[in-house]
Amino acid sequence: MTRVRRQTGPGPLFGTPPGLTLLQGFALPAEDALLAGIEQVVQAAPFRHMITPGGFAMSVALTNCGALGWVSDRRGYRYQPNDPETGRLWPAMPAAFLDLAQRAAAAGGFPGFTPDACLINRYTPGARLTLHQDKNERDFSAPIVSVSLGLPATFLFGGLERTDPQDRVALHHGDVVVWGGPTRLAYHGILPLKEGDHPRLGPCRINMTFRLAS
Ligand SMILES: O=C(O)CCC(=O)C(=O)O
Repeated sequence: MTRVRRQTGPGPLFGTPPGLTLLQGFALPAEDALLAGIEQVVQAAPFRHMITPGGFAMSVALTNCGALGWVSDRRGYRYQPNDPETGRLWPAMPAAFLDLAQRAAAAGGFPGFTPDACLINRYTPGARLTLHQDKNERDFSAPIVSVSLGLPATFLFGGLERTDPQDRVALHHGDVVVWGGPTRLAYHGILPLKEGDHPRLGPCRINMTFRLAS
């Protein structure tokens, strides 16, 4: 299932770095259920641009489902069970989301993964996620499963230090990446999204990131 895609011709090398499993098209069979699930989550907890601790609005809009949701504000980054906009619990994680995350984790070498948090990121052209580590979770033994839908994006995957060199991984609609173990705290990010129009999602990319937060 894991295949390496390399760019031909000049420009940066696109490949699959060690410690990252790229499952190309893994989510495609579940596409309809995923899109319906996202719609359902967004009705209860709409996308919003959260504020970073430094006071800037994130270019990526986000929402959550599952027992815990990732939030950012002037007080910092954290997980919490309720949506700060409404005070209500985050919507439950749709069964199709959990099933996909568990199968992808197992395919990536992490059987028995039971995420309790699904962060849903929405990128429009120009939106980006700067290099960061996912370290607000309690237990780093669980992997991260990240699903891409909509417009293609370039994923940066580096090392345990911010200054380590990064590989570039081209992510397309339906691709899933899984990382964990020695690379669980690898720095990663998304380059600014290029303009485009996806047949299912229009001018946007949706990412779903599954984690065990508690
Ligand atoms: O959008 C992506 O593919 C990556 C998302 C991510 O890195 C995050 O939510 O921490």
